[in-house]
Amino acid sequence: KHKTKSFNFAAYNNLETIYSFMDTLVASHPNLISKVKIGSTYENRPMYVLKFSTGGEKRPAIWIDAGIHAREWVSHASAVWIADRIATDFKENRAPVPSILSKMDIFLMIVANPDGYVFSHISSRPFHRLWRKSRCVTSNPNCPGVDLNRNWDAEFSGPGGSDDPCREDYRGPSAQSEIEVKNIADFITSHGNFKSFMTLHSYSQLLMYPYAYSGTNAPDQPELHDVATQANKALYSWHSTIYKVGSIFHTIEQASGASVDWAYQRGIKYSFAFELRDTGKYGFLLPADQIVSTARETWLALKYIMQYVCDR
Ligand code: ING
Ligand code: ZN
Repeated sequence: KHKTKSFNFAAYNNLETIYSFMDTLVASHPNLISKVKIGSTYENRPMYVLKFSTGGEKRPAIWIDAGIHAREWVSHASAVWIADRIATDFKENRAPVPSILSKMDIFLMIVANPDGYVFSHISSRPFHRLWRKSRCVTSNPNCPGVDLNRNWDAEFSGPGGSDDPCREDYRGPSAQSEIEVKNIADFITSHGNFKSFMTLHSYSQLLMYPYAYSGTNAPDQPELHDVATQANKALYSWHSTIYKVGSIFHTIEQASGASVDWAYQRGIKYSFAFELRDTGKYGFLLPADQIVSTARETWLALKYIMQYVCDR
């Protein structure tokens, strides 16, 4: 019946397969889902966002992205599973998805860094699997790529980011110099009604909120901490996976030019960053048989946050 039933959610699919999954999902839920092209990458690949909406004009909205870092494959794979789950829960009238979607839209970007993702799949060169950045040419011909989570207009060029193109955390020449970041930032800005911004990374099992650039508490720190703590309880309830909760600065390290800080500073109060499984045993090479359980527990946290935001 459903073409998506034959899709393998327990596998790390390549860009082409993920893009055709999106088309299949849209085709089987035409009244709920549409595919929005927000621009193209440096290597001219399309960048797509799945829009889940039951109607209305610029309803309050939730943003979720995955894969801004190429090698963090469980983030893309979880986002694929979550896209399918939102569609199924809506179709089967399973709470709270229908009520959330009666008031809000959800925008889900499964592959925020398509060029890097394609590069990380070139299996004839095993080294590629651990690629993090984009694939643009930089000032150093030997060192392509910008860290797309250091290029945002949020304390750009502060500590926790590098001006050396050969580094993994190279921030790029200027804020939002990278087309991928600019496309996402322009889309969110021109929409103008996002209430929540969530970004999926791996690994470390962390549920974090701003700031990344500073150890100073964000003005909404107590509330964000409380929401993250409750979301974490929901996540834990599935497989007892242990996550830590806190600001990015205090749980990982200082980072400038990060997307969550940008979103928060633009007034998107409920901004969170997830580091999915695991804690380092497999790291970026998480076995594919953990995809569905990772996605399932993450979904519980996302759902809690979406419901909370919807009730405000
Ligand atoms: N970690 C993130 C990174 O960009 C992070 C940590 C998340 C920093 C959100 C700032 C904001 O370095 C990984 N694994 O990419
Ligand atoms: Zn990352």
